[in-house]
Amino acid sequence: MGLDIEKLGADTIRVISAEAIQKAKSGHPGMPLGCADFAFALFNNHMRHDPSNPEWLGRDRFVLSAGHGSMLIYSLLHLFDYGLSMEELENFRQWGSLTPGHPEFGHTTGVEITTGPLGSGLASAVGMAMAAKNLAADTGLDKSGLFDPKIYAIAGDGCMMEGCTSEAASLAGHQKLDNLVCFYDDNTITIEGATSLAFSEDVKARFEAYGWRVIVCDDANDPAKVESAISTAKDSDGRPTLIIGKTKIGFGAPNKQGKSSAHGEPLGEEEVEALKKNLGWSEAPFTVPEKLKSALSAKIEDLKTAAAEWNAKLDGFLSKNPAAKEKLEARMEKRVPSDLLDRLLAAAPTDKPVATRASSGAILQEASKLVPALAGGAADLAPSTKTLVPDAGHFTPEDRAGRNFHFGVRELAMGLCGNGMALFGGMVPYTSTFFVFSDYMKPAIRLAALQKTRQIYVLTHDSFFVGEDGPTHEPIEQLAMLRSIPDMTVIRPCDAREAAHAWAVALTLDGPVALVLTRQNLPPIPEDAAGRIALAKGAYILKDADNPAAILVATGSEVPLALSAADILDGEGISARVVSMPSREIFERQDAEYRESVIPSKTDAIKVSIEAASTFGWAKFTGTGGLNIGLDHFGASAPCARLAEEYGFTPEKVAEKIRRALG
Ligand SMILES: Cc1ncc(C[n+]2csc(CCOP(=O)(O)OP(=O)(O)O)c2C)c(N)n1
Ligand SMILES: [Mg+2]
Repeated sequence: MGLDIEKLGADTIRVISAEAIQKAKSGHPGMPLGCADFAFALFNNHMRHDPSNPEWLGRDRFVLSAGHGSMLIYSLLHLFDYGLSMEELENFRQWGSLTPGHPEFGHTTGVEITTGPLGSGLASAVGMAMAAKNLAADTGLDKSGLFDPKIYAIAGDGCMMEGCTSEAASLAGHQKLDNLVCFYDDNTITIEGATSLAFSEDVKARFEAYGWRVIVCDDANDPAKVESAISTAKDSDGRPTLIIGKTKIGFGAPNKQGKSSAHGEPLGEEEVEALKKNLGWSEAPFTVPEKLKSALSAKIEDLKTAAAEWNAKLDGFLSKNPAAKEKLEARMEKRVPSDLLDRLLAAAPTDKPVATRASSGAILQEASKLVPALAGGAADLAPSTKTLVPDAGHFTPEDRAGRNFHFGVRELAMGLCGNGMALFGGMVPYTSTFFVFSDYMKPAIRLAALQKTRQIYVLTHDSFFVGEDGPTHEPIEQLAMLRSIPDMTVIRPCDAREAAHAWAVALTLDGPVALVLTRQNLPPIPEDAAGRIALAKGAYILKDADNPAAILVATGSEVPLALSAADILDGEGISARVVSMPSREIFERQDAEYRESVIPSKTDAIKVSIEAASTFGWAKFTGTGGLNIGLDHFGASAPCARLAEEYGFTPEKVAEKIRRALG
């Protein structure tokens, strides 16, 4: 088999990567040089993609889990004409360039996912693989014989060491995700030196134990061996596939290959020259050889033709299967009905005290019917977080159409899978656990916010009111943690109606939303106040007073508490306004006029925040002279009524604090 083009393509990636990193005086050359053979062969010979239509429905996905090797993907996107110019490559890592240090989804066309935190890409690839299977089966596209996208990932030693990889790989094996192919860049080098410093497990045995097929490629810098490994991997045997590729970090750089010094710094001018000499390179800097250019332009045309043929076949299938067409469109558009809010409100139990987790559960049943793209699950807590949708089936190897996902006790992998599901398309994922364990999901939530994916976190048992389980299970600082993430939206509804509003917002907002919900029952807000709910504005006046002496701002379970405290104060001639603020972030997105109308900046009234959590950040709303009622220490194990007494979360104690603050 003549593999001249493969060799030339890989060498071009090597040289351009080395040159760009040298010019930037910053970057990671070792990985692109070592993985160039695999990556080029994949793009050139195996992956279904259409550079003229980067969002082509039938495409396979490429995930660079070892995101520090970003010059690898930028080189590929340039070579395959994804619109990334050589000038952009020359501006690697510079302000305003399309070639940032690590690949960023939404920034560079052709980058399917933001990577950099090691392991996160591979774990999200598992989510993509599940989403692909689910979309195919739920729409009926699986019967077309056309739609079975593969997810290809490249992971390094660092990815292999990270715990999220173990969680996600275990899930992938269990789910028999045979559409997932991961290339492990087994170069036995990380930053500090040889992997033997800290890593001696048998990766092959480990992945086989997870239920993966493992293919060992004993020299993944040999194009023929790489070609054969990918060909085998593409041919499903019913399991996810790991190709363990023995590579040399910095392959081709004569004095640096195989050494940790090739990992994360420019090779140096001399070594770049030595690399070129070693590869027999004679082009000017940042130049793609003509021979490769013409081979690739023919290849790109072929890819376009293949995609067009596929599209025509798909159209034929869809015209004969209108239900599949309808479902596919609804899912891809993440369609919601125009009367979404009304229908969710109709499903909300408003006639008696209920926990917001329970209201959310009832609302979710309706949302699941109304929004075909909505699918998700919990990390083994669905009975508690009320996230099971009995009518929606269970996603298993036998039933890929099920929209209930069982992530097992793997919060981080669940979060990262959620990102992959959202990024794959056709899915608005929800993921769920106890609020306190959102700590285990934090890295995934941060990446979701960074990528602005539409997805929903259902986080229940949201305060010390959890009670008997004690401080390990009682969130304190988690609200502050989530609120501190840029582009994150946190909603803590106070009753079933607000919960319905919260779901309606979450299902339509382009960015992740956390729904923070109670374990304990809460009374519905008074019937006459229901019409005033303005959750879409983040905060609103629930109960007003003329010339209030105090403005009480509360969230979630503390809203009824604030109303009761206000009643006590009213009885004493101290008038109080009560503001329900389910979402600080949404409120902050409103114009100044609205914000002033709810919480005036200049007022004689004392501003009081009431929230059963850390007071961190509340002074922004209450001012330095304000009163922040919260909990700035860990909780304790006891019945929640006793904790409320001890921690001052009773109407009398709240009223007393306000009375004292007013002097
Ligand atoms: C979660 C996380 N921890 C640490 C880092 C910093 N980091 C970047 S690359 C790297 C070493 C990766 O080694 P490997 O995956 O073997 O890459 P190679 O050196 O072979 O290119 C580390 C620790 C990171 N990017 N993400
Ligand atoms: Mg390595």
